[in-house]
Amino acid sequence: MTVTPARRALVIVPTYNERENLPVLTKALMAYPEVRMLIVDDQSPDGTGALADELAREYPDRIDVMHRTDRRGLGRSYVDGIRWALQRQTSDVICQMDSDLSHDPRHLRDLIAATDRADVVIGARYIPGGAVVNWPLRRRLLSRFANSYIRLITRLSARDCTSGYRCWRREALARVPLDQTGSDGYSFLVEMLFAASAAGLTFAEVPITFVERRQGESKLSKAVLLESAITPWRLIASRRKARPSVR
Ligand SMILES: Nc1nc2c(ncn2[C@@H]2O[C@H](COP(=O)(O)OP(=O)(O)OP(=O)(O)O)[C@@H](O)[C@H]2O)c(=O)[nH]1
Ligand SMILES: [Mg+2]
Repeated sequence: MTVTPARRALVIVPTYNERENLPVLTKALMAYPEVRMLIVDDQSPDGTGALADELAREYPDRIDVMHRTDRRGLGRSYVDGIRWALQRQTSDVICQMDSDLSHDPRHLRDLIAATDRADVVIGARYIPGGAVVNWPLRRRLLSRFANSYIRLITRLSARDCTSGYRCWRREALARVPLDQTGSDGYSFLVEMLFAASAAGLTFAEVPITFVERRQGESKLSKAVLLESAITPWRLIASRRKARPSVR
């Protein structure tokens, strides 16, 4: 007998040109009866939006699709998706997950379960039990360096601040002031954790095996990398401005 966990989860999945990956991910997520999906598509030129609508028809009442028409971006898609999710009372836990199959759905229940002990649970590569598969050495080193750099500057306690696989307790996520976030890509993920930490949320990390995408193209650009290098400094500067030091 399978026991269905009591917590209902909404998984927000941003998509941009993921037509090969989205049906596979959807099928895997829909195998968990407690899970619903919100697909946030940014008018993908490859037709992922229309495909998402088809999937929503296939799983009525379990999948919603947001078709964004404003300026595209991962951060903007998450902000819109999270607002949508918080307006509705259909989930106890709100999750974030890439749509390129790098984030294996088999870890999802572990992440959801860990929201018992923390406000936000990060699917982490850089803790015991975590791993990265199929990344060239250059990419591995970059990601490791980025995490050390971010932790050193921002003092965030998480070991994997750039992982986009996360589950939030709904009421805790509602306390994170997302309207103040200004970045995109990886930087958005860091900024969101920084805002969560400043709002007093508690963190936990659960090991995941991250698998590099096999289908579709990466959206990691030089601009995204440059923004990532600057963001930690911008975040601590904004904190100093908000709380001037007392002598
Ligand atoms: N809605 C939306 N989704 C996006 C956008 N850019 C990226 N995504 C999605 O965000 C997730 C992460 O993007 P990726 O391109 O996989 O970025 P990455 O993981 O750094 O790069 P890879 O290592 O090549 O996978 C994927 O699910 C993308 O489809 C965007 O502008 N809008
Ligand atoms: Mg990816």
